Order: sequence, then structure tokens, then C-alpha cells
Amino acid sequence: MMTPPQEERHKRVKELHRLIHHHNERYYQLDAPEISDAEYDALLRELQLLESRYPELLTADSPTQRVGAAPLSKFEPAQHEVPMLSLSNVFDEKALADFDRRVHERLDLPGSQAITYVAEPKLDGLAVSLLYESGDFVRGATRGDGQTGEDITVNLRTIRAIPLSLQGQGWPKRLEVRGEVYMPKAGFDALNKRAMTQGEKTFANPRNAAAGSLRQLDSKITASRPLDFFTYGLGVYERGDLPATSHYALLMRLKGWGFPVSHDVQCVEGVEGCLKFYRAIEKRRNELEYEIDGVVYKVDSLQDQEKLGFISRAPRWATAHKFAPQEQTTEVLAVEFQVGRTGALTPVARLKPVFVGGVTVSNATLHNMDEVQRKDVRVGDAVFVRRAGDVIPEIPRVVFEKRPTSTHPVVLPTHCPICCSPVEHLAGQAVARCTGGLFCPAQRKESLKHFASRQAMDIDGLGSELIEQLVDLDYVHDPSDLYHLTYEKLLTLELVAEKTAQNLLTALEASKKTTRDRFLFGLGIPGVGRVLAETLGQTFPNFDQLMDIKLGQFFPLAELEALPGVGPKMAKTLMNCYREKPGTLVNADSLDAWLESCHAKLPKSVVTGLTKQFSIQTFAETCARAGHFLQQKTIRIPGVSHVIAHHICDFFANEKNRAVIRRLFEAGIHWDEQGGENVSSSLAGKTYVITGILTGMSRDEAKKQLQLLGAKVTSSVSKKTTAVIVGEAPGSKKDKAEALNVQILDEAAFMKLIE
Ligand code: 9MJ
Repeated sequence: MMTPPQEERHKRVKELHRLIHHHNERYYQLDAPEISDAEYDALLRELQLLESRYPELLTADSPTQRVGAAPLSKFEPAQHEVPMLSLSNVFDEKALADFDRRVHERLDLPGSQAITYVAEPKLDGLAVSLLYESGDFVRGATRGDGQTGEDITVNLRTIRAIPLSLQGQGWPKRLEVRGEVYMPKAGFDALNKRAMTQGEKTFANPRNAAAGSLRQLDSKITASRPLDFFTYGLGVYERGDLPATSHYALLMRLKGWGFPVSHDVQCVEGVEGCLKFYRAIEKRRNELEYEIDGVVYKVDSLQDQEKLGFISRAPRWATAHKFAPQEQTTEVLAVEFQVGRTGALTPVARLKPVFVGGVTVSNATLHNMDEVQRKDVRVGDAVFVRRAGDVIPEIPRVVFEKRPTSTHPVVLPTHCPICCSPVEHLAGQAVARCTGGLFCPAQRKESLKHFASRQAMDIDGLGSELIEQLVDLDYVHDPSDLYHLTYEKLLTLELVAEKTAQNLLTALEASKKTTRDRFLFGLGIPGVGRVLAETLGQTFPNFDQLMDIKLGQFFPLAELEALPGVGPKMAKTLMNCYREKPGTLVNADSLDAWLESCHAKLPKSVVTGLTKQFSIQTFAETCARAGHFLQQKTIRIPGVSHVIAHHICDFFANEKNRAVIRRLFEAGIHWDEQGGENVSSSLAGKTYVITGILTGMSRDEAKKQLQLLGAKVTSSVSKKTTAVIVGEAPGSKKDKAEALNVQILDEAAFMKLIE
């Protein structure tokens, strides 16, 4: 007989089993969680606590048994009663049609009768076998060589998506379920991020991460990895007990017994149906939560499957249709540097041409020198090239095992490869820049393209080719020269006849009447996108005031903060000292002495640095300037960081830029005084939620920015939310977003979005 408290505990444990089971199902099978991760963890912890206090309550099917067991010394072999086969492959439509023809022939069906196939995404994970006896999970194994795998039961038990006991009813007494263990892309990214911050080895791709996690002798490590599972078929089962006649119906039965089945599985008719599925899923490939490398087609009728049987190691009733590989290896022939609009030097790898993701790739971006160094890419290296959709090809990593002995390191040029001006690479910044400004033809071309673009001055017909010619022929140095082009000059350009020349002159004339926002954006100040241009314009309706802007108006202490070793906190301390006793500084014996007398704990190195750089006079002037700015109202513009504020001030302080702006006004650029227009509705129809503390702006400001772009900002997360913007110390909204698989943007990604 159980005592009442015993009975209570027993009941609670049963209830916790049921609840955890239920939430596993909501999460893994229905994709519709009802509680946050934190709430789920609380249930699990409560159960763990009860089990550790009262071991008699612990059962083999307890959800806590997923946390891992004592490490093994090795994996035991596991014999497959029914061999685990691989799949034949087709790579194109013709091979698929051949496969379908062979199926028709073997089933003795007329070609006109379309065969029903089940089309499934082909997951790039690890095939496993899960054996259930009397509804309990008793053994899990890898595929191995198809006959014998490894017994990884303890590891598989830690995967929440794998039921420890079968649900529902009607399952065969002995049932072997097969499927793929994989790591969702989001989990993979998070795992690698964590590994990176802890200085550990990262995984090259989700497949390797899943394989590495499953083959751990210590199942506690497996338990800590974000693994998931989809089922796609059966191994051994007690015949006669299988309540299904089609593969699709079987998958639905498996779903009912507690196994996750991909939402993307579909019944299709004939080759046409297969191809339609293939094309549709290939288009969505990058949006899927998991990596796939193709699709699998399976004859739906189980009776027909039996008739078709197997050839050597693969079923005749199924085939895999692989995508063109998105990753290939090739060789880096050279690394060259491209110069962008703002002078940024981008290293670009020239590659031995290679067919990847459906196109031939011969260039790949290396982004910046930090990336080159982090990946240790050298000229002559064997590298992987990746191309996903329309994205610019990238080099995810070097094939170090194939590195030849004669590689050359990539060296950042000291001078611009286009205009020979010195290259500047500021400490702490990833990007190196050509200092040539508009003297550099590459920068000139890119800034003219930007100036003429649709979002800026919208000069119809002035495209890249014409701009290249105009700069190469030295007709145009800066945007103001565009307005002095003549009909005769335009006719000397290639591919420009009378009509084009006339149209271009008309478009240039029309562009003179513009808006303040377009003009500001068209100037191409680094970091100033359309939204910021508008806000800047609203903040400074008087253009002359904007041209005279000083960094101190944004950040009063900026000048002090920028001093070596000083930073925001020390700048404040110095300023407090100065404001307490400004007279003492000018009358001090030396700057050194004044700094010492400050009682502020200034490190010796800072004192030495400051005294080297400043006289009493110049330091006092710097402090006075900061004091002056402190007395004024600080300009707060959402989205303006220190770096962007610097860019804005530097741009308008530059005499050459001021001259260009003057000449543009002289050429007739003008706008109505209210200046603005409704900024783009690029985020129209999108809904965002903001949680946590943003460091660059307040939540209200962030909200306004999003609304300016046409987005809606709401306070609760639902499946309809486009993304959740997460600042520091986020609340439960982040958990909810994760649970609902809503995109999460950190502050940097948010800034990029509103840019
Ligand atoms: C994968 N990898 O997603 C099969 N697979 O069927 C699917 N693999 C398979 N089916 C029979 N969806 C052998 C392998």
C-alpha cells in the first residue's frame, strides 16, 4: 500500500511524464509548441528532482532518461535483421524518366498510366534504425555497412524527437523504424557560435555536426547537442500487423505512433509530379530549417514495392534525385582586390572554374582581410566553393589536407590597385580603404552609379556601361560634371546614338528637381542609407547647418574618447576633473602634473600617452570643445553609431566634397523645402517584435525606424511575426520566437535591416 504522500508523488510523476510527452509532440511533430523552452525545462527539472529523491519513481521510459548515461568504452556491433539499404541516384530528368520506365516495365504497366510516388526531402544527416518491442524503444543503431551498424541506443535516447515508447495503438509487437537524425540549421549555427566563443573546434556543416554528436561515447555530450529526427520508413516488423497498404499511409501511421514525419512529404503523380516537387523544394531549399541534398521518390503502393524488390544494395522502388552540388572544391589561382564606392578593398579569389550549384564559378568573394586570415586562405590553396541561390559565391573553408607546399599568403596592397593612392587599414576595423576618394576611378565609377541610381537621383538611362565610359574618357570626375555633359560629347560614346543622347540629357534635366532625401542618399556617405538620409534631412532642414556638423554634436566626448587608451568611461572622468577646476589646467606646471592632481585613477600609460600628444594648451582646447558640446543639446539620430557619425562629419568637413555639393547646386539641383517624401515601404506587410535592451537606440526609436519603412511593430510573438529583434537581456519573447521558429535578429542584423 502506498502512503498518501507516496501516492501524490506517483501521480505527479505520471502527470509530468504525460505533460512532457505532450509538449514533445507539440514541438517535434506538430511544430506548434504551447510553452517556452524555459517552461519545458522547468517540468523536466521537477521530474529529475523527484526521481533523484525517490529512485523508485524512475522508469526506463522517463523523459529524463534523455540526459545521457555513463560513458561507454566503445560501441557494440548491431546486426540489422533487414539490411539497411542505400538509394540509387538520378541527377537529371532523363535519368528520372529512365527510372520511371523501368518501374513501369517491372510492374507491367502501360506507360500512359502514371505511377503514384511519395516525394520526400532527402535529409543530409545520419540514417538510423530504431527497434521497438512491445512499444518500448529497445535498441538504436547506425547504418554501418548496411548489414552491421553500431549500437548507439544510449545516444539516441537523448534525442527528444525519438519516442521512448510508442503512442496510440495498432503498432506491431516488434517494429523497426528507420529515419534520419539531423541537426537543424539554427541549432548548428548556435552550436558553432558557442564553440567559437569558447575557442573550440567548429563543425564544417550540419551533417558533420550531427555525425560527430551521435558518435560520442559520452551520451551526455550527445544530449547537449540540438539533434532532431525524421522517419521515412520501416525495417523489420511483424507482418500482418502493418495497418497500411501505401507508403504514405504508413508514414501517417508512424506519425500517429509518435514519430516526426517531414511536413514536406507529398504524394505525386508520375515523372511530371516528381519534377514539380523537385523544382518547388529546390526553390525553398535555403528557407528550410534543415539541410537537404535532394529529394527521394518512392513507389507509394507497398504491394508494388514488394513486386519490385531490390538490386544489390538499393531498392528498385525508390531513387534519390540529387541537387547539383552547392559546394565543390577548386583551386585559388590568385587573389585580387576590388575597390568599392567608399574605397573599401574587397579581396576576390580568382578560381579555377568549377561547376557548382548549377553554374560555373570562377570568382568568389573573401569579404575582407580578417576573413582571409581567419580562414587562412592562400593563393594556390585547394578550397571549397559554395553557392546558394543567387548569393555571391563564397569560400567556406580551405581543404587543408590538400594544401600544396607552394602557397602564397594574401597580402593587402599598400596602394590602391586602381589609382595607386595609399591604402588605409585602421586598427580594429575589418575593412581597408583606398584613400584616393573621388580621385580613384573605381570609387568615382561606383559613386556615380550610386548617385544616378533609382533610389537616389533616378537618372533614367545612365547605367553602368555609360558611367564606365564617362569616367574612362575623363568626361566626368564627380557628379556635378554629369550636368555639364553636352549632346556632342555624349555622341562620342559607344552605343550612344542621337536618341539615346537626347533622352539622357532630358533625364539629367529632370533629375535636377529632386528631394532632399534622395540628394542626401545620393551623396553616398558611408553608412547613410535611405532611412538615415531622411532622418538626417528632417533633423537638419537647413542644409548649411548639416554641412557644418561636428562630431561633438552627436557625441560630446567623442574627441576625448578617441584618444589612445581613454574610452568612454575615462573620458567622462577627465571631463569631470576639467569641469571641476578648469582654471587649474591652464595654470598647471605641466599636463603631467595636472593629470596626476586629478585624483582620477588614470593608468600611467594613458598619462604618458596624453602628455606626449598634447601640450597644456591643446589639451585644454580639447576639453573646452567637449564642454561646449556638453552644454548643447546632443543630436540623437536613431541608427547613427560612432562610426557613422564620423563618416557624416568627415564627409561634410572634406573640402572636395563641399565643392562638389556647391557645384551641384550651381548646376541647378533643387528641391521643395519640405524636402522629404514617404520613404520606401520596403518592409510593408512585415511584422516585428522588439525584446531586450538595444544599445544603439531606444526601443521607441527602433520602432519608429521600422514603421518608417512600412513595417508593423507589435508586442507579442506569433507564427505571423516576421522576426524578433533581440537586444541584451531579452525576455521570454526570444524563447517564444525560437519555439515558433520565428527569425531572430540581433542588434547588428537589425541595424543592417534598417540601413
Ligand atoms: C533521407 N535521407 O531523407 C530515405 N531519406 O529510403 C529518405 N532516405 C531512404 N528516404 C530508403 N527520405 C532508404 C533510404
